[in-house]
Amino acid sequence: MKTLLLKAVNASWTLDFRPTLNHPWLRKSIWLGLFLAGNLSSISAATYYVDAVNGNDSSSQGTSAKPYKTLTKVMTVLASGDTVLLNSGTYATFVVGRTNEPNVGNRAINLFTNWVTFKAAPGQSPHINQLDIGSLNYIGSSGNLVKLDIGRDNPQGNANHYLRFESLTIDDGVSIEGSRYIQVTNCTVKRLGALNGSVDNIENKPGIDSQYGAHLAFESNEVTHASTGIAVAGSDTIIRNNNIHHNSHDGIHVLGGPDWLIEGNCIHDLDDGADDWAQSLSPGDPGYDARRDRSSSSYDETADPAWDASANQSWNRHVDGIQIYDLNGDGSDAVTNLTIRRNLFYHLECMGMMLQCKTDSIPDSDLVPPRRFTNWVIEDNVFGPCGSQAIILGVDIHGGFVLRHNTVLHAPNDSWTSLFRAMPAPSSTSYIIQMWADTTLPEFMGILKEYRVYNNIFGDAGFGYSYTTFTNMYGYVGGNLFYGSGNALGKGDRWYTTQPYETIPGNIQAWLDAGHLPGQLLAGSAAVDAGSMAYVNEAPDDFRGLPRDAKPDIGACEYAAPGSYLAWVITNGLSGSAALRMSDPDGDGWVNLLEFALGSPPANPATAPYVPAATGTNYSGVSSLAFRHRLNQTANLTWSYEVSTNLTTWQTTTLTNSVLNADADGNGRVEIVQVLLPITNSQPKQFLRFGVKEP
Ligand SMILES: [Ca+2]
Ligand SMILES: [Ca+2]
Ligand SMILES: [Ca+2]
Ligand SMILES: [Ca+2]
Repeated sequence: MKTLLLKAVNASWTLDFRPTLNHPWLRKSIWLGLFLAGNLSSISAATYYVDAVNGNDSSSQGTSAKPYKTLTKVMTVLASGDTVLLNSGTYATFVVGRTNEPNVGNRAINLFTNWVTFKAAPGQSPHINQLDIGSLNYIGSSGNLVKLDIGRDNPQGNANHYLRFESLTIDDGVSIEGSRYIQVTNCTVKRLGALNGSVDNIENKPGIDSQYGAHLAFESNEVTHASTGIAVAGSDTIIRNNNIHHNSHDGIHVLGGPDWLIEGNCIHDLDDGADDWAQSLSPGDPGYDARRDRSSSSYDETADPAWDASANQSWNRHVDGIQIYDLNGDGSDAVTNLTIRRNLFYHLECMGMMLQCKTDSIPDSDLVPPRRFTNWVIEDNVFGPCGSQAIILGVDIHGGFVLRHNTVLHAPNDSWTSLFRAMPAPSSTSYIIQMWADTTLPEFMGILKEYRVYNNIFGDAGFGYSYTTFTNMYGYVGGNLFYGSGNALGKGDRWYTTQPYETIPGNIQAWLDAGHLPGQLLAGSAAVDAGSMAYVNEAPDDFRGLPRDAKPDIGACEYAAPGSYLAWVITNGLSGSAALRMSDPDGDGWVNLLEFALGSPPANPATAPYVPAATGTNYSGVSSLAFRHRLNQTANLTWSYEVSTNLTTWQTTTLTNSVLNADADGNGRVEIVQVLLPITNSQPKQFLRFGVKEP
């Protein structure tokens, strides 16, 4: 419940109505300050032009009229804060930040202290063959290269580079080694050549690959026609809002290090063309056939319809949306402080997420203090159809594991075409989460001890054996909803045989293209307002980044009931922090919840037509304070009025409003109402305020 009580009005008629914490005059002052700061920074930053077709490195100055030809040349003149604009053309592989260049010597080089940006000139579409950034000094390097401590035990990078790449097409991938401060934003990233048929093609053609760097951000890129989309081992990594699709290996590899945010990515249509379904089944699983299990002594390739004896399929891989494992395979590259949220997964050969690390979680004895997989949050993700489990949780996580508000979509009629072949409808395992860790064994004591698994929508049968591993003994479990036909599960969870969200009738891609929100709850769904209230303040936003109401729904998407604040937020195009009830994105001093109540525009600071007004009046012979304000008739809110004589203590009144104008805006949604507060000689000065409350 949110109650907002604001706006005292003074009945002594010396009206001092203050609608604002943010007076217009103050706003102007702040604005002026920002303007001056912007001018100062622009004095020191230079802009250079390069043109791969018409530029000239020897006779030009890097101006718009006389651009340089190569990125290597422009690097020699750049200073921190500069910008390089690229005209159309194809640029050679850009090698930058090397430590073993002859003119640098064997040391890490810090390039800049502030961001240097390479981006497309307006209206231009430059291509770069490859970005090859940073040191070559990673674990295993030898010879003339300096072996710097950027390695597995604490990946922090070895040089500050401060390079940002925007709006470019990178034809053959991005490789980063040991760099600190790299951003790739709004780029199209691909790889050249074949993507399967060999281990090299599958393993060594990621779109973006970064090893042992720090402070990296990859945002709003399209990563396609690669093997793995984005693969990183490092420290402080943001992978956000990327569209990763039509590749031959996993969407994202998380390979070790602390501090991760993987948010808002769409990961879909990934397949290597070779079916490894048999490898995803274990003895005892429904449909398991040892003759098709390549790890079984009974394996018989002639019984495996996917096996092509004429081809060497040793390169075949599981292809998953997100794969997490430690690069060294011994627990030393522990992934800590990891948040995976608001991602959409569908059309994957195997799993949505494959979380596969050393299962005994006992790190190398030489690591002091020991590193363990710690503090993971997986929330507000939507898992569409894939070839195998939505999530395989084959990892032991100490010190916090949260799995909440995820939605698994039921889409039995889906099918799709990968880069290589037509893919069948999703298997029933597409709707389950499988867990390997066994908390009952003595050596696993403490594993997943501090977990919370709540308010998820899971799907269909085959779930129980893994789900039973979660008990409230080691953490919190509750408020999950299972779409299917099983039995009661206890723990506050339940089966639900009516689909809680909008039905996907056929292919999910066509359905998404038609503008549907995946996991959109239906009116009256058992998921609406039914989530556990435990830890309610820790998950305030949904799959879209929009604010949940006071009664969280189960799953990733909060239901926007007609007349709700959330429906109003969506209608007005607010998102992120601007959508919060107490935010004021237009800076008019009216927080969103008040604009919702008054029917004023949240993205328009014009307040004059909307400000409540107080005047004195003589009403039926009684001197009164007349308080008038707009009222959004379609808002599902409760209004109240309170009075005070001292602005300190307030009392709820029985005052009700009456309608002065039934249609203030001509759209039938907002009326103007008036409240009358009688003024007597014994009470010559009173104050009146209103409050609004969501249901
Ligand atoms: Ca495969
Ligand atoms: Ca709700
Ligand atoms: Ca506002
Ligand atoms: Ca406004």
